[in-house]
Amino acid sequence: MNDASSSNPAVTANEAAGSDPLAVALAEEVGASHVLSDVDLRAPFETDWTRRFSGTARLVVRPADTIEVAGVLRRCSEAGVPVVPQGGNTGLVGGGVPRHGEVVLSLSRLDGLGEVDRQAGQVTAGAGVTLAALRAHAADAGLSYPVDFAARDSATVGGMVATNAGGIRVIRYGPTRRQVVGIEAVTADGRVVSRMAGLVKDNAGYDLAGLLAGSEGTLAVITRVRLQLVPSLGARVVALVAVEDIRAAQRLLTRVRAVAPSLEAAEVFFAAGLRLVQCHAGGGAPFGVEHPVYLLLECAAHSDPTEELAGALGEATEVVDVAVATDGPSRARLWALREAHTEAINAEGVPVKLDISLPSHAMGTFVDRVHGVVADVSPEALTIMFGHLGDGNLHVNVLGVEPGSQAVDDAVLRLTVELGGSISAEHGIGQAKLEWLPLHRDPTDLAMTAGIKHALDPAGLLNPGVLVPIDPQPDRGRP
Ligand code: 2HG
Ligand code: ZN
Repeated sequence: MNDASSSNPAVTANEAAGSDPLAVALAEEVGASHVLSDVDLRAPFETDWTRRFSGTARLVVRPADTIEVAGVLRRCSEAGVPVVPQGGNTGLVGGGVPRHGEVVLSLSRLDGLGEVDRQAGQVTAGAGVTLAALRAHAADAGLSYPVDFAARDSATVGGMVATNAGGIRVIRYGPTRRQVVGIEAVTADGRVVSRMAGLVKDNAGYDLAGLLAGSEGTLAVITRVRLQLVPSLGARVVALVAVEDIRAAQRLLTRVRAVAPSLEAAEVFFAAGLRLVQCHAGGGAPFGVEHPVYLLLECAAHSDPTEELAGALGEATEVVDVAVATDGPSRARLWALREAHTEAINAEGVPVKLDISLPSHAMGTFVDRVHGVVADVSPEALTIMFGHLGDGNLHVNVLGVEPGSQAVDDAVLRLTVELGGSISAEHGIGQAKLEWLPLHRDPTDLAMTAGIKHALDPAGLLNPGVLVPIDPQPDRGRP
């Protein structure tokens, strides 16, 4: 335990900090005003975006750069105190909020953005840069950062890499892991590891960037990344297509994929979700009547892809109705019908949120059965689904479930695994799904995961209880 004196003048700005020697030690690393111990100051960092997960932090600490992050982790490691790294706090599985008095390490001040390297088509971004800022910065240089999703104004780069965030353009560009060409991170005991050269080819050993992407803050704290950018495609078209059922949506999507290389997004939502969106966010009805399923397609290219998309939709018998938008505001109006789902559902209550993926042959069966398995355990519940059909990824949001009950989580995740799917497509495991991981991963797989965790964080101080079960015998004595 660090024995810094509680009489250190650095902590006088933070009233309760003086009684906590760790606060004094951390104030020496980052400055007293960035060690938050006051209940009200801690509160925004203690509850997650879903309102389902909250806990108490011993302290919230806000370092400014990699050196300060290293100092914080070294001090916490010396004191044997667990740390929860936090980005924009937009996660949906409780992976970034405290559980049992940990120190919350907020990365939001690491918001430096390097100049875009046009020759390499790359940029270096700090962990605290928001997705919106990153995308705007790339666009200013005539390039694009291709990962995108609705929480773009708050989600930050560190969290996006730590969760391998997916979003709406995975069908064309892949998830966050695929964009990462360099990483800088700090180990649990405060050492900095850096591979920031941005080498497209570098087979010298294990792929640490690939390993840290999706590790949910359990192996190291990501401080900066080097990201690959893609050409900016200025000509776009969006089509909202009404179809009879999910199988028709899949058939149509197969056809579009085969003939339209400009396809960049393929999203799905259902009548029940659209009704909620219209109730809470407005936006007008896209068609005169309600349809069971809606497929939202976006194509992008250097020259107008409208003909290509029209050709793909052509005489397709699956198309019941279609609305097409080419100018920016009309495209945004169609997108809003999809992107407003999360907010509209939240306006109704606190939903159970399950993010699953399925093999394409099982998608229809899942949609047929999911309402039944939910009704069996929670008869009053309302199941709303939407998601990224092109990736076989559905977001199952269930309203009206008794608070604290996990029966719906269990029923939906068991159905998913029975049909060969994954219990987490893009949101991660967090604390929310840890209990169900053995359903999806076999014992050898879980043992390898635990071994990696133990090798990189032997004392079990990084985000305990997230993704990997807490080690009952951590090496707390090890340097
Ligand atoms: C989306 O695709 C996000 O909009 C959020 O992944 C999903 O709210 C959700 O369940
Ligand atoms: Zn999503």
